[in-house]
Amino acid sequence: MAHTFTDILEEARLSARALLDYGEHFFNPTIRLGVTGLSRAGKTVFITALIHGLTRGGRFPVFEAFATGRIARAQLAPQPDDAVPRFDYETHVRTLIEERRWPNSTVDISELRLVIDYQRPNGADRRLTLDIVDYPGEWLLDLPLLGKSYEQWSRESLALSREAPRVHLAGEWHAQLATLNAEGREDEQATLAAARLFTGYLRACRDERFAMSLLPPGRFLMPGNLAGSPALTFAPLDVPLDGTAPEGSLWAMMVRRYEAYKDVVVRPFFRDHFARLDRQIVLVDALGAFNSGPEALHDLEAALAGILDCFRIGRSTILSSLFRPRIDRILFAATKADHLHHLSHDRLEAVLRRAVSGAAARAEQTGAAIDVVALAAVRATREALVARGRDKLPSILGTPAPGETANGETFDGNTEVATFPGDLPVDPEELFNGAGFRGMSSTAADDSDFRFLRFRPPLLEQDGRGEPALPHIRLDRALQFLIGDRLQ
Ligand SMILES: Nc1nc2c(ncn2[C@@H]2O[C@H](COP(=O)(O)OP(=O)(O)OP(=O)(O)O)[C@@H](O)[C@H]2O)c(=O)[nH]1
Ligand SMILES: [Mg+2]
Repeated sequence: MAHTFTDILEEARLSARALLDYGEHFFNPTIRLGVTGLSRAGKTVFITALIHGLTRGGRFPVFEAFATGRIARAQLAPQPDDAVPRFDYETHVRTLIEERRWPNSTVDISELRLVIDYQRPNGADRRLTLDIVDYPGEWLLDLPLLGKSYEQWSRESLALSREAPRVHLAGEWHAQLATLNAEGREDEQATLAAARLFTGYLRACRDERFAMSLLPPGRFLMPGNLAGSPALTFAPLDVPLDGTAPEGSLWAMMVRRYEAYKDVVVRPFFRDHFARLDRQIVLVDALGAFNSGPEALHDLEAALAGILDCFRIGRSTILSSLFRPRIDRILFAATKADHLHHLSHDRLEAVLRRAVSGAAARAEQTGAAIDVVALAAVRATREALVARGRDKLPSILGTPAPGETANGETFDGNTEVATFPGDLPVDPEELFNGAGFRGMSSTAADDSDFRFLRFRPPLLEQDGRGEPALPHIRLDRALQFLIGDRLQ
């Protein structure tokens, strides 16, 4: 990739920041942990449960330093970055525990600092600072744009939009696109309409029924304070890969705005946030994708490959050897595993491992260790054997959120139901090639379909000795992988 002036400027800024961070880390050991995942993947719940567990004494048998009592205490410290909103832990925890509701959707980056005082196995007292950064995975999927021209991006976006099931959602936008003359004069109204229809198409793709994951540019669906600005007002055109946009043309206007998007949105995110992370957890709502069938799963696979490529891109194309992103551990976590019986947890992990395998091999060449886990940051269900006729079926019990409906029944938020979660296949390949597996289904023994039910967070029993721990599945395994080695 040719180095433009912007690239060089960017490198200078990055190097300066790296030096600053390095000095700070030297005197005050710090891990910057990135928590990401696509919208509704479970980021906010994960961070809230993690902090609650560490500061209030969770049950973490697999998190060695914690289980052996070497962690003297963990407490929140003031948020260190002045320009980043603080992760609103107190509100989220209150919503989760007192109101038994899931926290509201968050659309921006946020950050929180946790200070952990611990004892090394040799007895010496130490302190580790953990900065947790919650950011939308959609922003990450934008990073590959840095290495792509407008023409390349247009070509790829159009190709993707002509495949099923996307093509059925792109009709209106494609029709408008056919009326545009790329080499004609620039036209603000036509561009506005194109951007609006293209955004509508992206939004439709994200619709739950399709659960499509790969949707750059990410800010089109979560514009924040940039809504309506020129940097967010462009769309793909059907233009040749090696062509040059004539001056004053519609095409040239699109190119200008596409480049502005990179300058205003993508580069600052890379520089100020992504490049400073040490460790990363990528949360994936794999169950949601299974429920939508093989196309959604392939899309998810492509999105995961895209995410892993970001870690490589960081190390090769964009930067010189002066500065390298330092992420050395990446954990992929399938969330909401409490919707499955524990017999299926290992299978869920196997599917995720299969989904990231190709891309993981490439990312590992960069020296980052990669692992996979199926977890529930907050376990909303219990397991039981429920009698059906003469059989006893393994099932899960949970309280559907008020207003949730299934088979014509509307739940009041207080009634517990037993569901028979669908089985995942033993061989993950079955999910990917679609052979006989069309999304998760409830077992034949169950005539009601509870797959999409949202359960309320669990009711915690007060035992009079302070706040009780939140139940979870394998959250401790995630912690052990993400920070365990730094507490040695
Ligand atoms: N049962 C169960 N549901 C979960 C769990 N984690 C998340 N969820 C569900 O997933 C939804 C989204 O979780 P969030 O933590 O808000 O996800 P997010 O990635 O922060 O979402 P955005 O802020 O919208 O990007 C919640 O409202 C819950 O319904 C879990 O551990 N167990
Ligand atoms: Mg959130």
